[in-house]
Amino acid sequence: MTTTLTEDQLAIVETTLDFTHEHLAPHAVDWDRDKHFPVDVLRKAAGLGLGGVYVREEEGGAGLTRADGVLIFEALATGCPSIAGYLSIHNMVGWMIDRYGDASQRARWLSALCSMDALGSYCLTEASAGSDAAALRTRAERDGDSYVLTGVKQFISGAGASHLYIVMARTGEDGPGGVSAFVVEKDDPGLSFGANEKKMGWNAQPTRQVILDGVRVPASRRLGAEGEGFRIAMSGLNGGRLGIAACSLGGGQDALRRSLAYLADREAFGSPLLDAQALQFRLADMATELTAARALVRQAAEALDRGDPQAPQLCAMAKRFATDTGYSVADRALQLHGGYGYLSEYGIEKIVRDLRVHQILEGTNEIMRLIVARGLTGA
Ligand code: FAD
Ligand code: 2MC
Repeated sequence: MTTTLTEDQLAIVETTLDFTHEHLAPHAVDWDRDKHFPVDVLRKAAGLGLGGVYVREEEGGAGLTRADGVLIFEALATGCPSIAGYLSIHNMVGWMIDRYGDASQRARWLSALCSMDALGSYCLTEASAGSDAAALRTRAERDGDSYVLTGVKQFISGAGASHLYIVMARTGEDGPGGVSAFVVEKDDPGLSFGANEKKMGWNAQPTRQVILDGVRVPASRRLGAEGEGFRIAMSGLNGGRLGIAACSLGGGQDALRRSLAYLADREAFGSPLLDAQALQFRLADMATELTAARALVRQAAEALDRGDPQAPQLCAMAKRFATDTGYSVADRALQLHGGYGYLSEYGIEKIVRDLRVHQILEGTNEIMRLIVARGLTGA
């Protein structure tokens, strides 16, 4: 399935898979059970350039494209979708600072993000503003040379462990035009975190509220102009959605691989289950659907790389299609494992649980349809 990749891309996939096999896959079930966020392993990944995938090389990043990035996140997710998902978010943060930060902001934050000495989180969602993100109520009041941020962000991946938080907050009128983006640092007075949420999946990374109680930051922490924050947030999500889509491909691919091995090994009615054509056809459908989803993800990534005006719609299509496909493939893989698929030690039920949330976060799949439909109807 890698015939259209360049030599460089093949090398990226091979290196990332080696890392995944050595450092992620053997531990993924334990991290899930123990709710352990392996920051030491993330820093090892950063040693390969995975902490600043899209950050330009002169700022300490790997300077790779979205088309490269989706290969990386797919490969990582074959070992652990939860860690791959967090890395995708961290890289969204790095890209936003590189893309929208001024020289001094880039100098202040990018090198630490690339080495993952500093972890990043993205804070858009609030309790009463999820899909309708432009309804957010966190305020950033200008006070001389600083802003004072007050509000609560909900469901923030990496929160508590992260050092840098891109926070979308209201500086102006209602709606998207009144939103600005800020970088809040972990030690800023007034910043605190909620409890680590108990979740169905993505247990190898924390999800917490980010509570801003009069957090005063200098105006130099604002990313981009006042009122530009919503567009900055959305443009970050275009790439983020591709990362999540790629993580679903990786999880689905690993579930398919495990199913092939399991059915070859498992005998029933006098022969390996893999001899049953009904089951072979199921595997064939799983492989076909993953390949179709991969092609769409790649097409969307290339569109984003070349700045195609249709890229946001293509990213939404890819996120919707790949995350639905990945989940459905993983669920069928569980069925193919019979009762063993339901036991945690086989690792399949973890993939199902991890991939389920990809249909919800970074914009639900209903919102992906809304974005595609608006593109079709011009609304
Ligand atoms: P709602 O917006 O309340 O939606 C409820 C249901 O209604 C959904 O099915 C939705 O699709 C549907 N719906 C809503 N509006 C429409 C419509 N117009 N048409 C059709 N259907 C509609 N957010 C961050 O900012 N940063 C993070 O790091 C982050 N990490 C997350 C990690 C996890 C584990 C989870 C679960 C969430 C995370 N989120 C994060 C939040 C996530 O992006 C939101 O949960 C998501 O955008 C949906 O918002 P909501 O939960 O408020 O659902
Ligand atoms: N790319 C670039 N710009 C975009 C964009 C995109 N994908 N989507 C919107 N914009 C721009 C848009 O062009 C407009 O700009 P301008 O003012 O110049 O015309 C501006 O943003 C406002 O957009 P809309 O008028 O479309 O805003 P609206 O409020 O109607 O709807 C919607 C926006 C529903 C698409 C947006 O709220 C959305 O994506 N909701 C889902 C929220 C979401 O994805 N949350 C994810 C949180 S992060 C997460 O879950 C993690 C795990 C990290």
